[in-house]
Amino acid sequence: MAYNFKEIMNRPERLAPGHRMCAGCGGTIAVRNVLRALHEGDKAVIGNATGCLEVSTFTYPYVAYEDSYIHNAFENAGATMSGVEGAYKALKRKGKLPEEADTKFITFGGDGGTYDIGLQSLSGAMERNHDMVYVCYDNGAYMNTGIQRSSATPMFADTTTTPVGTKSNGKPQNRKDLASIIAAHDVPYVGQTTFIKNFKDLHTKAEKAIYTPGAAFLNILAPCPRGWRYNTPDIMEICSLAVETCYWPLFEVIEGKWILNYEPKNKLPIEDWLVKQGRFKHLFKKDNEYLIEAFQNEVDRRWNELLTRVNG
Ligand SMILES: Cc1ncc(C[n+]2csc(CCOP(=O)(O)OP(=O)(O)O)c2C)c(N)n1
Ligand code: SF4
Ligand SMILES: [Mg+2]
Repeated sequence: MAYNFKEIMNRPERLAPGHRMCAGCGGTIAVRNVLRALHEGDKAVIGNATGCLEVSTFTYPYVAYEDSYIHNAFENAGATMSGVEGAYKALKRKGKLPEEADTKFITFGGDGGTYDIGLQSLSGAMERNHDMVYVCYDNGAYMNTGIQRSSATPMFADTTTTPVGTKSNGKPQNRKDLASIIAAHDVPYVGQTTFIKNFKDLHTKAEKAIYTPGAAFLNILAPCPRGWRYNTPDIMEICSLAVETCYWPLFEVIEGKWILNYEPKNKLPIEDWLVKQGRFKHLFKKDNEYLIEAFQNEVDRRWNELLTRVNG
């Protein structure tokens, strides 16, 4: 069915208001829009690794989810949901659940919980091809504990564990390319997306991820106004620039086939994205042009690698 923005946005909220995420948080936008992709009447079990999302949407005895919800430690979010999905299948096999029951299994984790601490259990769940979706809302740092760097943090970002100073230009390393790592597990579906235009890209990918049988992974760039230090209402512009500069390409890997969903007509220079964010302020100081150049080179290298996968 064609994408209908009004219809999708008018679907009942499955993440209820009253949670304690910051206003304008990208994590919340990611979750609400993934859950909107569930078809009416379908039930879901939501898993959630520790992080801003978990501590702010589940404050015992209150929970913001309209669906069943399991709070997890970082290390086992993938493993827990794979166990729940396995148990569900077994109950069906034994006739303890109706054959036509169709519950979906969705786990959310931040980048710290996904790229770093929970990677082993995510890898196991993906490799065993459980019928579940793992969604990473990637805000590029351990935001909940005070903006520490993760392996998803972009190079040169100023974080509390990579503070900019006379001897440091921020995080020295490039970010880990997790979507490629999960694609290498040969799972049926991997998608990378963010908030762009009318949310069609995110919605379409979330729906595919949820309704593709087997393991699926979604990587969603989910800006954090506190950690990135931008003007909160500018979130859509920040996401759009991430895509137009090719810092955050929109792509899918379906049954091993790489598909580019959007190619900018005029690829913008990376500084257009960097300049909007306080965490990169130092890059615009006199004599630091070489750092922006190094960042650009990394963006170009990864973009060309992606084009080779898509065209090869
Ligand atoms: C094993 C373990 N280590 C550290 C913590 C402390 N901790 C709680 S939330 C958090 C940050 C999570 O970062 P991320 O997964 O990126 O989610 P975000 O807060 O950025 O949304 C940390 C380090 C913990 N709860 N458990
Ligand atoms: S600190 Fe950042 S990630 Fe955490 S709730 Fe606030 S905006 Fe969201
Ligand atoms: Mg994070």
